[in-house]
Amino acid sequence: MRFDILTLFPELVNSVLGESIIGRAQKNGIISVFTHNIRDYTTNKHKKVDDTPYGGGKGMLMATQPICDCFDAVKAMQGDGKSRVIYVSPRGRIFNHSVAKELSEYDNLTILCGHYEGIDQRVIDEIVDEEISIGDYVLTGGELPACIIVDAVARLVDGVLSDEICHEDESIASGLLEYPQYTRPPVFRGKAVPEVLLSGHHQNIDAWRLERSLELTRERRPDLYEEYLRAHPPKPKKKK
Ligand code: 4GX
Repeated sequence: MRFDILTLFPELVNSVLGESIIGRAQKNGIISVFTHNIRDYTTNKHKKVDDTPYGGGKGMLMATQPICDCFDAVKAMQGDGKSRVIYVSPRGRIFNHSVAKELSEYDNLTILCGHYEGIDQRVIDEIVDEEISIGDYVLTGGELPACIIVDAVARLVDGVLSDEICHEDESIASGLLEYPQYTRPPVFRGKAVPEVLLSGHHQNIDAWRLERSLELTRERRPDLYEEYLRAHPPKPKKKK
């Protein structure tokens, strides 16, 4: 899968996605992430990329020409296949695991990062397929949201995660929060690891973990708990 990020701060994105699992997946050729500096495409002799909004108002907007020329260049670099163009903004559909799964089905994902007070609406109308928001708060730019989306989508691509850390049997993927986990030592500052986890009885361990997941989800995320019950209705008890 190929990711293209259009931004005024390519180094910010490169530094985040160049490390750890996503960095390794790039080195192994499983995914590729290309950043494109929108400023490289401006025809303005002072390298200006923004302008004041028509109708007045505070701040500056990113102008049409540099973004659209940058986008045309990126499109010419991408191969054939399924493509989608995302603008990250607080106006968008809220990002979650199921959106990540949807986006992981594309061959080319292009993410446009806005700065200042945003971008000219005609750019959105012209090149963007969908606006996505990572949550109801306001950031200074779209670069961190773009990194979050690439990270969450890329780890669903085959071969990015090792076989041991399988995303299929993950908490949020199942619709529940994850149960608590423990490693050595068996007692730390007087606190013991729950007995059942040391028992080696895998049926009991699985039952304990599911019970903890259900309890945590019911307490902290009643919305997810309701959703889970709808998808997994409790089996009716047999009459004696
Ligand atoms: N989830 N930001 C976009 C520029 C902007 C300003 C106004 C449209 C209108 C964000 C988020 C986010 C900051 C990215 C403002 N665009 N993006 N940027 N929350 O806060 O995705």
